[in-house]
Amino acid sequence: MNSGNTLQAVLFDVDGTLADTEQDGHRIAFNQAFQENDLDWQWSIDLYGELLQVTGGKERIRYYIEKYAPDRLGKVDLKDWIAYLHKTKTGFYETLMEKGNIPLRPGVARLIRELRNKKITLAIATTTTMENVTALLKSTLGAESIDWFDVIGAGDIVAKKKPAPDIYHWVLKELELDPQQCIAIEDSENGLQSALAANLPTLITISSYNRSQDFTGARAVLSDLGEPDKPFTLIDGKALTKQWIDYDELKGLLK
Ligand code: XBP
Ligand code: MG
Repeated sequence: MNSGNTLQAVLFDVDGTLADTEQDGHRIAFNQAFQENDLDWQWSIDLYGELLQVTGGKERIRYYIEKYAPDRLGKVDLKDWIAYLHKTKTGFYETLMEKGNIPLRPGVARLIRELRNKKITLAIATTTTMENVTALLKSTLGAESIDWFDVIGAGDIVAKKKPAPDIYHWVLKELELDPQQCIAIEDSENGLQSALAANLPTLITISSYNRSQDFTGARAVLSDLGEPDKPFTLIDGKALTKQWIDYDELKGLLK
């Protein structure tokens, strides 16, 4: 393991952190997959807020069936059927991303550019699939941006999704870094719990579905990463020098 303890890597969550993908991305794609399969399931904006407590699309569909469509529980090959529905959903999500209607959140592109210039390692730790990460990066930063991330931990690569620490453990192992040399950027309580359980200092940029969650333990809780001409709002935690997050501010958060 590398012994230095300055900032070496930034680990980004995807959904809600890089972009606000849930309401107008994933939710729509789930509904399209249900319609395609003649299911009268409609995940409204409100209902989806409840379903988001369960991370992972397949896990979310199963939770929905258990609670709202229990008649399907007896279905032969239920697991395979859920996986099939989810695969269909991923296809719709990729098509939605190709349209390019979901932008990156404030400050994300600027920070990634700066970190690359400073040769700070970039990584991703997400619950969503690799296909979805690729689709979002392609439509926002361009296809070449996928290679900017040294490690991408996504979807079923680990057995237990967030809030379990498994995905962060996996990414840290691939990076061969100690958690104290890194910072995680997350938007949800499940994501924060996952990062903290892996001993990672964590910055929260709250996303639209997660405004009233518990972010105890985060180094700072911000409205977003901010831009020099569009400052973030500090909601909780360590006072910062600037009103936009850059390399120096991330380093300061580690202390
Ligand atoms: C977000 C999730 C994902 C997405 C849907 O996690 O929980 O399940 O909602 O994507 P994160 P999939 O913020 O950690 O990226 O359907 O591909 O799971
Ligand atoms: Mg998230």
